[in-house]
Amino acid sequence: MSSRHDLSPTPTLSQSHSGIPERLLAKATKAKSLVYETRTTPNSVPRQRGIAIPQGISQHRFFEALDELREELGTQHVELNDKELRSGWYMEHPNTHDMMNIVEQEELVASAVVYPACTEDVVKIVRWANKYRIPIFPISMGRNLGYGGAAPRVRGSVTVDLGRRMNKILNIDPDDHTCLIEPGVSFYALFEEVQKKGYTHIWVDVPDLGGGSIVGNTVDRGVGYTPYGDHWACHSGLEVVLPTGEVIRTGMGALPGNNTWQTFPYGFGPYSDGIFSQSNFGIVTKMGMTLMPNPGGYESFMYTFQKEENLAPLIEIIRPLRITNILENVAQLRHCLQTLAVRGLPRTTYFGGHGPIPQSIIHEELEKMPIGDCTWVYYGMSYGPTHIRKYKLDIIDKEFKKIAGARKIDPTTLPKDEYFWSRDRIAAGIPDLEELLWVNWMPNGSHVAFSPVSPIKGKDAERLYELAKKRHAEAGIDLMPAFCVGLREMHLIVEIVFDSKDAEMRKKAEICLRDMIDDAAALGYGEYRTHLVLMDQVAATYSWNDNALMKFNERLKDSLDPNGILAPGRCGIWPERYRGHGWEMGKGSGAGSEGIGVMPAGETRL
Ligand code: EUG
Repeated sequence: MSSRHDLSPTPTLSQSHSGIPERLLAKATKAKSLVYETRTTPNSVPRQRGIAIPQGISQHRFFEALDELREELGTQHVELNDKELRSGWYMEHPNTHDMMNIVEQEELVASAVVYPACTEDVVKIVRWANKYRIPIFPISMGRNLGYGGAAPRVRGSVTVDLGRRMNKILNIDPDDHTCLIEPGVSFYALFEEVQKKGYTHIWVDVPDLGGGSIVGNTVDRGVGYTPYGDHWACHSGLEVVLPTGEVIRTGMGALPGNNTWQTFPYGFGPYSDGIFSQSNFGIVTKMGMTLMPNPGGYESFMYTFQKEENLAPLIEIIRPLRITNILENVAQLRHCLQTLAVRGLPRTTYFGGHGPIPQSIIHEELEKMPIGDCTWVYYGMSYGPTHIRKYKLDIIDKEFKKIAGARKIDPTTLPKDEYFWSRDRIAAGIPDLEELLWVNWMPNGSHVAFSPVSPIKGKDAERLYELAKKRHAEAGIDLMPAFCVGLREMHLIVEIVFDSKDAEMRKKAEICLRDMIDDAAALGYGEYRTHLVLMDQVAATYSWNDNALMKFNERLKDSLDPNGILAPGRCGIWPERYRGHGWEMGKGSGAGSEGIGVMPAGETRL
């Protein structure tokens, strides 16, 4: 192991919009040192391929265009990406590429990064991109880890880093329980602000790691773990810069002088918000969000289940409890390997061999841990005052104990640093930093998720688990599945942890992911969200009626973005200019992410 430690302190929220809250600084310092202990390569590596100039424009003209943009935005707000690519870590992540690259690091790389200060700046950038036909790729904060991070899909795109200067909490309404935020507001930042204002009656729903942008997570339809865990369902109102530079406000925001933007999401007429999530149809510059009322008490609980085959009957027990809100939050049902890995120690601590870690070793190690041996762990929370919780917890206990060997773990027996308490904080809307610890399972640890959705049925859970298990065994990869159970569906999240500096392992991980996507589609399952390099493949599985949905998306794309400048290829949607030029990535498309050019620029269609 190399010990090329980068010992600089983690930036805090008072220093940077993407910083760590002071209360988590010690945890960040520890997490950072664990990450760097498993690094085998320097933090940055020299570039092999030079500056990534986007296809369809000469280097000379591209540099001229950048100069023009510098005049409009200020020199310091336009940055050429000619430096070494730094991998950093979660809290000090790059904004020019995917720090958890599954393809070669210089494939998905930005040519430059620009930093708008306001919506008008975003309009200027969009008009500039149209003039020169330069692909631009907006990020809110660039922490979409597992799905591409900050990377653009088209090599050489200009990254529009919205968050660095557009990071204001524009409003928190303590009566309505709503807020209005810009793309650079992280879950950490909103939580701290709510605390600072003394709004103890308001909760923020947070995902496993709190450093992500709320806007970014929500428009990618991410999930959190309170009853408000479906972030997209909880948003109300968007401000969007269209690819041709017009600015719209959706819902009630279209009515001048309204006071209802954050309280009624639909407004009048077609509900347009949907086309600005998981798409490349617009740049969201403001978003309204509903916030949860403090339920007046809460209590986390954890059950363990002994056998692999407990999965299907357990899911059958969970469904009616979840639909009737006895199980109230988006809880997680995890495979025990993740519980072992989240201690943050490298896999070699337990096993020095090749191929998947033997189940017998996992079980021996769990035996030594406070939660004891098991195969599945359910982390849930009950909300409300004691007597209300008791009513629900008694039902849950009776139902869960129908599974032979089910154990309720008494939280008072668990040490303060047990992972359980991190889940407890998250389900109570307190953003944390523990989750990334399992990434240290591998040296230069990186992860990409396979994320299919299904109804909450035992047979669906079993089929998805079995196909993942089979493909992981073939690829020699450790299987770490977790089921996140929504009201009528569940997201299965299978995280593949790999060494991003090991090309062979990356390829194995990619093949495993592509096989699982195909296997799932053959059984009728699709993914709710995916990594940049898998988007074409996933989009192609949504093919009913001769790909009618993609044809519709392409019509929208061509009409809204006639020059094809905004995030080409995101979610598998390619503008006309790129279609038929071999840009799609999939099985057998080779290692490259690029096509063979783009349609020549005719007249600027603006
Ligand atoms: C998780 C991770 C995801 C996701 C939903 C939940 C939780 C991991 C990387 O993507 O989409 C433990």
